[in-house]
Amino acid sequence: MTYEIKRSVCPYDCPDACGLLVQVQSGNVVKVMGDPEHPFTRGTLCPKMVHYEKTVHSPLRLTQPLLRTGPKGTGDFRPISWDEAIERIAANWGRLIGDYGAEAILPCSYAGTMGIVQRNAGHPFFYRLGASRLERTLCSPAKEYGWKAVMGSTPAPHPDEVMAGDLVILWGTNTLATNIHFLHGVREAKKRGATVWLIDTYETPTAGIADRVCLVRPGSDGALALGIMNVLVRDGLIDENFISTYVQGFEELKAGVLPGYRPELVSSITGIDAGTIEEMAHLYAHARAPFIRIGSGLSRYGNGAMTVRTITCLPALVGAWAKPGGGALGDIATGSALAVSEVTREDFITKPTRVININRLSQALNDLSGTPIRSLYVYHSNPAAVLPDQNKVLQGLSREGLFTVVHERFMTDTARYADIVLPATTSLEHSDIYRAYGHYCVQRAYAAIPPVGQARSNWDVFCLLARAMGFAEPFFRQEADELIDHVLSVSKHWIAGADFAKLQGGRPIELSLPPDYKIVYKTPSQKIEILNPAEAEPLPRYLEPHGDDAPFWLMTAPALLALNSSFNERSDLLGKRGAMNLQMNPGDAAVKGLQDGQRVVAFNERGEVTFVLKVTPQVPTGVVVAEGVWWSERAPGVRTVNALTSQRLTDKAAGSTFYDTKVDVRPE
Ligand SMILES: Nc1nc2c(c(=O)[nH]1)N[C@H]1C(S)=C(S)[C@@H](COP(=O)(O)OP(=O)(O)OC[C@H]3O[C@@H](n4cnc5c(=O)[nH]c(N)nc54)[C@H](O)[C@@H]3O)O[C@H]1N2
Ligand SMILES: Nc1nc2c(c(=O)[nH]1)N[C@H]1C(S)=C(S)[C@@H](COP(=O)(O)OP(=O)(O)OC[C@H]3O[C@@H](n4cnc5c(=O)[nH]c(N)nc54)[C@H](O)[C@@H]3O)O[C@H]1N2
Ligand code: SF4
Ligand SMILES: [Mo]
Repeated sequence: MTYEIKRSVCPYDCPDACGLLVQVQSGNVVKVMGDPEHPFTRGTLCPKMVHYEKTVHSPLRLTQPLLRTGPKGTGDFRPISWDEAIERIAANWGRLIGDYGAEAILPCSYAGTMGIVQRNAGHPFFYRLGASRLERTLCSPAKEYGWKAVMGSTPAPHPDEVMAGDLVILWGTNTLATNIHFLHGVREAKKRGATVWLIDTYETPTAGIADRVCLVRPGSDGALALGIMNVLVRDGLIDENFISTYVQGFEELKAGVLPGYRPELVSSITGIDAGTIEEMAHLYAHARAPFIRIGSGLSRYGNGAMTVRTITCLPALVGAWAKPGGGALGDIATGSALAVSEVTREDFITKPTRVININRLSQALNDLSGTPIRSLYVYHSNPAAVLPDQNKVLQGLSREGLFTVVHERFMTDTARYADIVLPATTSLEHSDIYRAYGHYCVQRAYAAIPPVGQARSNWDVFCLLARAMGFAEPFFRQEADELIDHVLSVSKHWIAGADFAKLQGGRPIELSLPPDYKIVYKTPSQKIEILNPAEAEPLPRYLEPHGDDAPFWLMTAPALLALNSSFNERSDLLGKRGAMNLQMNPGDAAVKGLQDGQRVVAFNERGEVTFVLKVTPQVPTGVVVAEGVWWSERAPGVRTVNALTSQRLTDKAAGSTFYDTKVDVRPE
């Protein structure tokens, strides 16, 4: 049989945004490979995506619209036609708008697909409708805030810069799971003699490639960074030339902040002994080009923005930015390269409507005062599983007066609560344009196969809804590819220019960086702002996380073989993942009288979750680890990890605080 190879991009919320080669035979995907021509991902894929065809052609795919026939949450539905589904939605919304106004309707979307058209397809529709708006700060806005407080809009280092580093610090990132292609550069650096440290709260799978693993008490990394700075200054290890030319506020930090962070005190906050902190400071200062990869884990705490801000100051003290291979990489921001506003169309907002923070969605759903939310439209997100405070979210989704529509590829925990379920395409069935947050490539993807069953893309469904709601704008009458053509034709603002015409045909292009970008600082002072006068706290300091009154910190870390709640459809991966575990140190297990393999309940004031206990020395005492966000049908009990996490927000940028959670554990 003949087959074709088509280019595409991995659509998932992962910094790598891999280039794919898709083998298509008779309209079906038979094989998915990495694209060797992709400048960053270089032809390899993670274990989740090497069999993407098993997701695309999964027997669990939703293939037709469904109407609820049983109580909410039970998953009892009957098939209906697309025409009926759209008519029912439009009729319901028409009534709600007439009775209560369009603010009674709320969209909920997040990061099921990262292409700029399909991801944002609902924005123009809901702005035009006048619906309530969603503040999408679930992932790592505090990390972005902390970085910007110091570096402004200075571009992050190119990820391959790490190859020239001689000390690589993986700080709060389980790189092997979440950013696997970055490890190519780390391994290159190691071949050239670099040392690798991992700073985490437990020994993640990434510990295997680290020369040194440093386990900190959760939420205390800001104090560790300040302790290292204290020693750098005390022992005369700073780069005075770099500081005097490129840094604002060093003297104020030295005089007003650092004396409070002697290694002994920092040791009591972080759990790392004073001698180790001194040694880390000396090794950091004596490295020729130290490179820090800042993960998002440590930003998901009540002090998350300040923690990232503090770590971001470190390279400046030793002048690491001036050296090839030196610096710090948080996330890569190439948003400004593409005219995303041509998709989101904020100009369709005629009157600003209320804004609801996604972390507090359940509050909005459960609040019956004022103008309650009476309809929720969920697309490319699984809020019943991924949002904090799951019991409250499920309570909200169970409300009889809430008309819920879920546009999904699978019968997720959220879809079970829908009144109407709409089947969604996978990325290989629709077109889009992708940028990445872990490298500087941009790539266009064309649909590789026709939609499976009656699935429709986000863009196509919003065009149908726009017509049903009587929107006359020609904007809603174009194909996704036409919109992509338009976006590319008006995208011209990348710092060093970019030739987007080269994207036609589906090959990736890499946005280039000016040669001096690591020492030209895009801040108001044009310096690295250790002191930022625009901040309520102009200088960094250690803030405590929220914490709870319970004995164990709960790390709700990413799973190697899943991505948030995606990939729960894949029996091949589930088989390798084993049961939904709670990892615990042998000492803690002995004190609690718990055995490896037994069912246990982790609990706190917000909820209870049943896990299978895995006793392991890779987790320190006082910490327990639950990797992955599972579908409840895959869980040993009725709830999954987010029944334990809280709606509390980060210090800045209203982000999630998933890791800032404590629990107790008992036998089931
Ligand atoms: N396989 C896989 N890949 C993924 C994802 C996934 O779920 N699975 N998720 C995707 C998404 S949405 C994102 S945002 C990125 C996430 O990528 P990042 O957030 O950059 O990195 P993670 O690996 O999630 O970082 C979490 C790590 O932080 C650690 N950590 C938690 N608290 C602390 C702390 O206080 N201090 C320190 N030093 N470490 C701490 C956790 O133990 C964990 O190892 O990855 C993406 N890629
Ligand atoms: N406890 C805990 N909770 C977490 C995290 C954690 O580390 N721990 N991570 C958090 C982070 S960083 C993030 S980013 C969020 C992610 O939260 P979400 O964005 O909700 O991500 P997923 O769980 O991957 O769910 C995405 C859903 O979109 C569907 N989908 C995929 N493509 C399409 C499409 O084209 N159209 C439509 N309509 N649907 C599609 C998928 O089938 C999937 O069910 O979760 C957060 N929640
Ligand atoms: S999930 Fe990440 S590493 Fe895996 S294929 Fe997609 S972009 Fe690449
Ligand atoms: Mo995320």
